[in-house]
Amino acid sequence: MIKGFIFDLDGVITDTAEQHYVAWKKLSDENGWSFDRELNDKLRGISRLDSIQVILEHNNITLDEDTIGKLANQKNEKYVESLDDVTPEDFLPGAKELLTHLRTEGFHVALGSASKNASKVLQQLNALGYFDVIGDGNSVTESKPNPAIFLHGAEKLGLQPDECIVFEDAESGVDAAKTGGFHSIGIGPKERVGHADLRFDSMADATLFEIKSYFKD
Ligand code: B16
Ligand code: MG
Repeated sequence: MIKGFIFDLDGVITDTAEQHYVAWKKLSDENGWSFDRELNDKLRGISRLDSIQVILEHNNITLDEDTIGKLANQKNEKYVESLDDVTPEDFLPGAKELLTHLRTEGFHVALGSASKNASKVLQQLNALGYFDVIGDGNSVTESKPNPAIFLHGAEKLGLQPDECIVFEDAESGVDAAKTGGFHSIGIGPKERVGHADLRFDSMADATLFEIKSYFKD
C-alpha cells in the first residue's frame, strides 16, 4: 500500500536546470571550455562534482582534485546567487497542486534531491511546508544512481521502499529508485525515463487520480 512520496527537486518540483546551465556556461566561458545545452542535459540529476568531471572529460582536460573543487565552488557561487530570482511562481505546472493534494489526503512526503542547495530553492518557492523530510546532497555521500538518498527519505518517513513512490526526471534517478525497491514515476520523455513504472510527459499530467488508478493495491 502506498503511504509516501519522495520527490526529486530539479525537473520535478521546479526547473532550476536553466540556472545550472547559466552558471556552468559562465564558468566554462571564463575558462575557455566548450559547453552547450546538449551537454547541460547530461548533468541532469548528477552531483556538482560529477558534473564538472563530465564537462572536463568533454573538453579533454585533466586537473588535480584541488583545482576541480575550487572550480566547482566558483560555479556554485554563481548558481546560488541566481537562486535569489526564484519565486513561488516558479513551481513546474502541476507540482504545487499535487503536493497540496497529497497533504490534504495525509500522505507522507519527502524530498530526495542531489542538490546541496535544495533547502534554499524550497525556501524561495515557499515550499518547505509541503515536506515532512528534506533529503538533499548534504544528507548522504553516494549520488544517484545509488539509492541512498531515497532510502534516507523512506527511513526518515518511517516507511519501507515498497510503500513509497519516487518522482524523478533523470535516468539515473529512476535507476536509483528501482535499485532501492521503490515504485517510480518518471517525468519527461520515454527515451529518458521510460523505464519508470509510470511515466508522464510533465507534472501537469501527474494527478493523484491518475497515480491512484495505476498503483491501486
Ligand atoms: P548542487 P536534483 C540536481 O538536482 C540537478 O539536477 C543537477 O544538475 C545538479 O548538478 C545537482 O542537483 C547538484 O546540485 O550543485 O546545487 O548541489 O534533480 O537531484 O533535484
Ligand atoms: Mg532532477
